[in-house]
Amino acid sequence: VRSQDPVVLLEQARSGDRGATGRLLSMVERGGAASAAVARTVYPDSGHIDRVVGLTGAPGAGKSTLTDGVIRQARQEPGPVGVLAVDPSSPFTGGAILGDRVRMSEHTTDPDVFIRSMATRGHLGGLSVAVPEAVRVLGAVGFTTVLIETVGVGQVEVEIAGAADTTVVVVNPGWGDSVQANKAGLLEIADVFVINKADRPGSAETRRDLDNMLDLDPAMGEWRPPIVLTTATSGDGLEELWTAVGEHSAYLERSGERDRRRRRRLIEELDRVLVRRLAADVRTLAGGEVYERLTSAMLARAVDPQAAAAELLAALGVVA
Ligand SMILES: Nc1nc2c(ncn2[C@@H]2O[C@H](COP(=O)(O)OP(=O)(O)OP(=O)(O)O)[C@@H](O)[C@H]2O)c(=O)[nH]1
Ligand SMILES: [Mg+2]
Repeated sequence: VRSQDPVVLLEQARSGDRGATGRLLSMVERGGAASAAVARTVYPDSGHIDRVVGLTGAPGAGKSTLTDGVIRQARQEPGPVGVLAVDPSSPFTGGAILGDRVRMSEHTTDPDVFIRSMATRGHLGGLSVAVPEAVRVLGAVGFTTVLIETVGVGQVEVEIAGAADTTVVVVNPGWGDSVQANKAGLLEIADVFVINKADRPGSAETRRDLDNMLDLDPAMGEWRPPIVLTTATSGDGLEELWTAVGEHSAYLERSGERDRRRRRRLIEELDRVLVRRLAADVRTLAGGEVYERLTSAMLARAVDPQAAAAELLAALGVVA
């Protein structure tokens, strides 16, 4: 019988049982009581990760191929590498992830590389709670480097990026032409820019576009995100990328920004957990009938959602 006790699983995981690591991560993905039990077990020992690096960008930008190269760089240093491949748009761990597995296949025989995909499992926003928790599981198991590949650059991805110390935003040549690019969102999360597929025409223009965008960023602080050109398929630029990640890490340390970020992100995480829990608890406490009545009232435009929330909280004595 496989244990579901997180204390036992963590012990097995630490002694190299990757199946136990996988089961801990499944419990985190499931949410609720299972996830809370895992969190309680791993949290005290989860602070030993040297680097958490996020790679995010549009579908097909080359994130998985880059991740593969970054694993190779990271494995030249001591310590095992954990990879979380996150797809906020997919409720299943399926097709695209299979491709990721194949691209990262050379590492599947390396016992010090662990690759795992995570999907939404239906509840949007669930990943922004589950991913930081999953990173802590990997830290407690003993992974010193954790890479997070996330597809897309929307609000959920911005929240997921919060689980990383250094976020690498991957774009391709010609990207500047696409007006739909969420530039403000990118600026908010990018610590390092990568122009991947630099073997294709247009990378010089794209670098100029990014430089202009950075020049105009009113929120630019001491750290100006470097722009690295890579050809992930040949490995060109991978060393420069890994150096840029290391320099950002050193900057975070020396400026005190690492602690400030971690404080801010823990508060954001606490808020997300609170919102999810409160909504679930209020629904349970108020009961289905009250929700039915309020929903009908909202549909009939007799009560607006803000008033409905206020009524629920007042009835439960949460707010006077
Ligand atoms: N020419 C060229 N092709 C590349 C490069 N990097 C990746 N590709 C190709 O681009 C395609 C997508 O690469 P992936 O690494 O799967 O991209 P991804 O961003 O992980 O894709 P999703 O996870 O599906 O969003 C593959 O066919 C790669 O071989 C590159 O530097 N140059
Ligand atoms: Mg991928």
